[in-house]
Amino acid sequence: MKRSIAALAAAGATVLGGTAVLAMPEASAAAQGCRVDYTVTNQWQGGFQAGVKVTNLGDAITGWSLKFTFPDAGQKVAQGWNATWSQSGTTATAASPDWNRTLGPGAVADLGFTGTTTGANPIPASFALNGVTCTGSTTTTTTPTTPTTSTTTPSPGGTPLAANGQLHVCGVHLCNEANRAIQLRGMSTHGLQWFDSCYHDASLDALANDWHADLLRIAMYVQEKGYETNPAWFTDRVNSLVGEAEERGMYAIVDFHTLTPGDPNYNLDRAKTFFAAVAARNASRKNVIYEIANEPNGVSWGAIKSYAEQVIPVIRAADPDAVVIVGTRGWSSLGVSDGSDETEVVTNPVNATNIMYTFHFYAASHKDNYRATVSRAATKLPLFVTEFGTVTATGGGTLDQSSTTAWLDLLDQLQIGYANWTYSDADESSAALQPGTCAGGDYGTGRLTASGALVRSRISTADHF
Ligand code: IDC
Repeated sequence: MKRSIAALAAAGATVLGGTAVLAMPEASAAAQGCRVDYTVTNQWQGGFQAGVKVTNLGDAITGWSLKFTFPDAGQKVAQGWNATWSQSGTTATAASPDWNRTLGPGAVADLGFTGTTTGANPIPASFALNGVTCTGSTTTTTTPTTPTTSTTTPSPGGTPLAANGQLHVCGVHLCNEANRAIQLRGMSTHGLQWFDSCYHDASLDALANDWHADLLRIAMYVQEKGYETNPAWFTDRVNSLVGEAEERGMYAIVDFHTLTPGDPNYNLDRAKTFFAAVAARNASRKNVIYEIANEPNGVSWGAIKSYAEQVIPVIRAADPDAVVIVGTRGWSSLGVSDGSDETEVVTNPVNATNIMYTFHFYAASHKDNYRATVSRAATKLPLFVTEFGTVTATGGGTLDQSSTTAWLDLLDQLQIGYANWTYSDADESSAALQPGTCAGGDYGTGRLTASGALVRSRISTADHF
């Protein structure tokens, strides 16, 4: 559906900023004019996503602000990117971010946001840039999805990998090849040194086809009988699991699972050797994401940043376009578990592009103050929850259903991707499979633990790609 803004205005729609006619510039004044192409790229029950392409048709402007009005009071911008977004009543404003204050003649700013809606089509009638009404178009590429009661709805466009292709970071989001912000939801393996027998055709088929997981995180411990004991075997096994995920249309996070000691620099040389090999092997694959340090602890953000700035160039040299995820201080708590917070990263980010930052939580241990941190940080930093548990931080204890639900609702709303610890049959309450499952080879829902059933019920719902 494509309608011009002029046609909407002619049809009696409210026009912002007075008339739809462009102001004629005075001879001495700067030429003004703009074009806005607004596309609703995705809709789901209660929400939608829109891309807003702003083209400056006049002289250069420094400090710009785009305003538009939603047709319905129930429509609100939830999370925006590439501008500073705000809303008053039904009027939304996207103001120039510090790094893109000047739009030269013909320059384009590609903005976007996810929004909430109570029903009507979220198409504004007109757009104004610095008070000047813009020409342009509005397009809806999707129709609202009917709420589904089935938990096995296939992703539109085939597999997650087929639907999204090569990923990249856009503003604070993970975006697909079509530049749409997406959320990936999946499972983490347990340590390959202990639970390798859980990752073979039947279990990975179940993850892709029954769980509808978008993502397999491959947890390769470095210590605790991990990589350091046999680099060749672990490197091969990680590479083959990236391939197994690719065959099933899933993304794969290669997790360099440092834990003890907590300073990632202890493993700097091992990390360079490992990532040089893995990045070379997987460079032509579109499904690989690199996670360079699982949970730094007892170490400053400065030390983690220095490690990242040495490992990332090694990856980029072999695989230039893959997304890299950087661990954060205090067991990847953005510093909170060490008495700090996200500002140490915001004010001193890693000097690299196309990167995200790790946040981990265990629902029974990490609650409101951690959620508040993620809500704040998500407006400034691209975040990925590469590991979370439904239980306590020990990996055991009781399942905290209400905290898990609060967390996953928040991550859905912010479109932050996640992987659950663990897709394994470990004898601990964080494991999704009952003990003995992997030896038996039946990965049906009858074999799930309480945690597995809860997490599968969230992961297997339809994706909003
Ligand atoms: C735990 C496993 C447990 C194993 C232990 C070894 O669940 O079976 O004995 O590691 O170190 C993390 C870590 C992750 C932990 C998990 C639960 O990334 O390795 O796994 N956890 O303690 N961070 C917070 C919790």
